[in-house]
Amino acid sequence: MSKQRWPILVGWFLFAAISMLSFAASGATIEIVRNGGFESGPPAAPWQSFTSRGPLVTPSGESNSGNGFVARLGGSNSEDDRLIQDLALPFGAQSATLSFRYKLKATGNGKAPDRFSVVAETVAGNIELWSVLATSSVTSWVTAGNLSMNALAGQAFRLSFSGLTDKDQPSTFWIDDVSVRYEPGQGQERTVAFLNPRTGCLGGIGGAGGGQEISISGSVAAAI
Ligand SMILES: [Ca+2]
Repeated sequence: MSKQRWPILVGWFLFAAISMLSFAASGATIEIVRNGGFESGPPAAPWQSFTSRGPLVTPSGESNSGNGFVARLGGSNSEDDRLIQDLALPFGAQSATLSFRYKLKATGNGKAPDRFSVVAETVAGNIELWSVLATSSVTSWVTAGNLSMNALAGQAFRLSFSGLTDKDQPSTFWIDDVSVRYEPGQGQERTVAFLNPRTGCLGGIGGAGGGQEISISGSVAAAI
């Protein structure tokens, strides 16, 4: 077989492969937080802790969670705690929501109430998803749910739980069962581009919706 013919064969392979492109959309809800319940114990990878005190992930006994390990922010004066996990939502993600369980022990406001917040840090800036001032205790575990993260579709971001206590009357904030879920959607269309070796032209296939899986199948024949 002459070497001059191999581009044509490769071209036919591309044609065959592209003709078998299949598009599949999953209706399932997808979880992207790992170790959301902190059940591996400290240091609870892939979570990362930044604190001037001991590990932020602790046994749940103190908080009466009854659920293995939890994360604890605050608890002493002048703390600046951050618990983070790096995440990404695909283009076209729909119904993306954050939820978590929490409990709060307030010991008084002092000059100003302590503050706990959840922020998505992006290259374009921070998006605050939730916050609370420790003006009074939340004595039973409650769920903060259905916090929309649709604005973060197509972005990588850092999910950050923060606790900032001042110089007196410290508050404690416990977290458990962190979850970010989404549904794959159609969203922004992406084009699959390829170079046709026969014509040298750039071709494209539109209509591959964001969040859809694209699979290419085929076989390669010996070209030389
Ligand atoms: Ca837990």
